[in-house]
Amino acid sequence: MHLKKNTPRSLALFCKVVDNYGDIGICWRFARQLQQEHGIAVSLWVDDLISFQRICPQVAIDLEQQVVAGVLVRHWRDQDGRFTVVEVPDIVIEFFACDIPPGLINAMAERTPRPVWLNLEGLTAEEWVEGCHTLSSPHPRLPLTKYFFFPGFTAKTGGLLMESCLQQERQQFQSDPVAMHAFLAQFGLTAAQMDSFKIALFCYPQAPVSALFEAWKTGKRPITCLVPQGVAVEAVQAFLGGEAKVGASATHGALSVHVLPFIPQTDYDKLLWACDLNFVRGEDSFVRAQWAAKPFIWHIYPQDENLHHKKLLAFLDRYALDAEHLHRLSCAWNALAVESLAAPEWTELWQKFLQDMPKMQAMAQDWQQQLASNGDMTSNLLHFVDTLNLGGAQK
Ligand code: TRH
Repeated sequence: MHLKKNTPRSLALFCKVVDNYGDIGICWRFARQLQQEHGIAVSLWVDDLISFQRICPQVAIDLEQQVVAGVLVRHWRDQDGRFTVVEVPDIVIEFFACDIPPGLINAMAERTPRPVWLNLEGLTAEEWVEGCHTLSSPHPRLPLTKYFFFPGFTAKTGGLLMESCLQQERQQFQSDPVAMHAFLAQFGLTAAQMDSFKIALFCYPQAPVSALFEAWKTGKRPITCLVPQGVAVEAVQAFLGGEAKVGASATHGALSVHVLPFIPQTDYDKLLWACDLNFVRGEDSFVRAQWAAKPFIWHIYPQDENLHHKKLLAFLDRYALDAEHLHRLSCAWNALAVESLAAPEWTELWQKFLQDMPKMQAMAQDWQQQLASNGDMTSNLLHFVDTLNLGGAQK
């Protein structure tokens, strides 16, 4: 690929794993795209290699540094690291306001030209994001400026992470029944289960999974639910009547549940593409479900004082304005009471939701196209970096 004269060539991305897999999931996806599609030399600093290994089995948990898929992965152990000016890359990104080492900040201030310093924020559909996207924050002491970059759902935000070949790969996979069957067969699905209504389930432990299982059991339509190991463990064990280990499965009434291995991130998309409905959570699987162009239900990451409910509603206002039953099921799934839903009656909720599937399928396709028209986050971010460099902001 031909790189423009001003195209930056090196970048350090700092990731603190706060919880679960989303932090490293996003950073790993972003780092790979920067390297593979934009030819940038990326160092990914991450403080938790064990979580990283869960989504990327090639990662060795005992190495200080290693190259994985062309990205230099560095174990970020503490804040005491010393950095020389020549070690400072063209771009420094802290994910989700993690504090980068003070030694690096000092070296950044001494470098000419100064690196572009960005804080990559978490995703929310709330309107205020448009006003804060790309805002600058001068360092109180040093000649450095940090910029805030917000992913988002509109053209006035940074957009969402999307690899350039993603839609083509999805369409190819979905139009190839042999590939789809081979993918599902590895999890032990029978031919009948492959033809049933397939649901991938990924949620936080407090999700009302048992209530929904009851509704699925008693329905007319056979359902196959695919649950990665470690997800909804209590409800899955209660359903199986035994340990929720990889390969375990059971059928009660119309519902079959299969426990899958936790899939490497590069294959997780295929699971979403192969299912008719996806339950996702957090940030990264939530975004992938949108690119899958299939109906989905989001379990949002819980926050203090129910802040997450505001975020959920902000998203539903954009995504599900015309889909009443999707709205209601999403609220019930997230324990968010809406006026007409004091005590959720799951079977009724589910049946109404199911009747809306054709409409929701069309909606998911339209939404995916709308999001794609905002461009992909990585390209948008690099374009922003170019505008700063061209404007001489980093001298
Ligand atoms: O794991 P999550 O709940 O992650 C996060 C974190 O909790 C984080 O602190 C918080 O800020 C954020 O949510 C909102 O959910 P998420 O974001 O969907 O990340 C899961 C990652 O794991 C994603 O990259 C997909 C991947 N994954 C696999 O690779 N294989 C699997 O089998 C599954 C189920 C997921």
